[in-house]
Amino acid sequence: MKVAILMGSASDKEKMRGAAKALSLFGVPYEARIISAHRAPELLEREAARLEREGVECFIAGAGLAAHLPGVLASKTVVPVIGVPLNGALGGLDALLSIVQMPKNVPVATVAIDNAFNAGILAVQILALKYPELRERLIDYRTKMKAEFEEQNSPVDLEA
Ligand code: RP5
Repeated sequence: MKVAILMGSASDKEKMRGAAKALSLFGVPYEARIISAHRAPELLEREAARLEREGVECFIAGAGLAAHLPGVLASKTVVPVIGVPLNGALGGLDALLSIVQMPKNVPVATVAIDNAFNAGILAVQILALKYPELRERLIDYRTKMKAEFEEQNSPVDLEA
């Protein structure tokens, strides 16, 4: 397992599927778990240590509301943590600010609200520094994305 996808509640599952989808596109193995920084802090501590022992190379952590999961996780590991703010209230701005405003020395790489897919892509980019085959797949993916976008680029009738 190379990536761990953690989320604060079972109610986050749907929104975190995007991370798994992105990792699967690139054939990156992952393990997903529900772990709450507030409701089960000791479990978070144990699981972070276990995953690190087992060689996890990147964490993705999604949470809504007070959203402390990514930050607390980052305090317990030197493996990169990507935080996904989830919209549980206030359009997700509460979670975004909670996740992105980490103090000096304990960063969390934060993606946009509800954008777990981008967290998966960023995890692949981090792993690609070590695995050349992932770099190749990322380049192919970008090339395909560009070609598809250019294909769609036709004149638009704004009066229709
Ligand atoms: C956060 O509180 C979770 O990440 C979730 O987004 C939110 C609500 O959790 P539940 O009350 O639905 O379990 O910790």
